[in-house]
Amino acid sequence: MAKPGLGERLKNLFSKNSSGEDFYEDFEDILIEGDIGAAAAIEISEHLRETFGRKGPESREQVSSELKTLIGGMMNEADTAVDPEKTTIILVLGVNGVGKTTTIAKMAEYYRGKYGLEPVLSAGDTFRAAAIDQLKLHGERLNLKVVHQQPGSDPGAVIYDSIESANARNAKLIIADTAGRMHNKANLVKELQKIDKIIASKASNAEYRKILVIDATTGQNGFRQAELFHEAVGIDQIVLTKYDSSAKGGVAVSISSKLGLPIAFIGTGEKYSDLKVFNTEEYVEKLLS
Ligand SMILES: Nc1nc2c(ncn2[C@@H]2O[C@H](COP(=O)(O)OP(=O)(O)O)[C@@H](O)[C@H]2O)c(=O)[nH]1
Ligand SMILES: [Mg+2]
Repeated sequence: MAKPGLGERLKNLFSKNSSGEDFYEDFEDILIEGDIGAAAAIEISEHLRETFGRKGPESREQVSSELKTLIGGMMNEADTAVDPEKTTIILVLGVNGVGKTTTIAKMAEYYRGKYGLEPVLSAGDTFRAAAIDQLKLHGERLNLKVVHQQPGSDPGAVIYDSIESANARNAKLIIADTAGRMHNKANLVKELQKIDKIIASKASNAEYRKILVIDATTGQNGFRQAELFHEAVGIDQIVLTKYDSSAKGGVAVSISSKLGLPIAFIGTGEKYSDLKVFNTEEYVEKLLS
């Protein structure tokens, strides 16, 4: 069963009748349990202290409405638009199992529907044969070109080929998969930097976007992943997956506010259509429900 959301916890807090300092301390705990992260939780509770003073707020409604404004103001919506006249390369990053490959298929479908583009998918996760097959299967189902090589081949070379292939067929969007696993962290970072360099050198006239996929159910672990990837290659946008299977997803608040990363999409299921453009208001509404 899903854990209670922030709204439910707030309700419980008010039924406890805690006030003053007790309220603020309990409130911070609630935010941290909701994966908002310690730094963002303290920032939020300090704002509430300024607004409601030492006595604390009188009603849950007061806090909810203040929180909507506050958290909404801390988060950023990404610009998901693409220029259909220009080549866009989307590199999809993230640790194993977060939903990268699924999200690639969903984004391909989204951009095809919205702009009439025929994206080229790039099987840059060369770590396992199954990862390549998975992307090929999506390509077959969606009737999209998938550029791939042998398992174990150099991901940078696969993505380089994909860009060439897209250029040759005048396809304006390339969405590339990557492996989120390596024998150790240093290896992963090195590998990602290598891929990044290859794309950057090939993308001088293109829009190059690095999207990090974060699983909403992993809590603050997701924040540490965002820090690691952002430090390694500089992330442009975030996709939050598995938002359907979790009452949490609060990690997006700390990623967006503390790392300054905008959120592009939210994954809400396993179907191709289960991808929503991120909307702060809707997100905060759901977070607090
Ligand atoms: N419920 C749900 N499942 C998802 C979502 N996105 C991905 N998944 C599932 O998560 C699992 C891992 O996805 P995959 O794309 O293979 O992850 P990758 O290892 O990062 O490429 C698969 O079973 C997907 O169907 C989502 O938004 N909601
Ligand atoms: Mg994958």
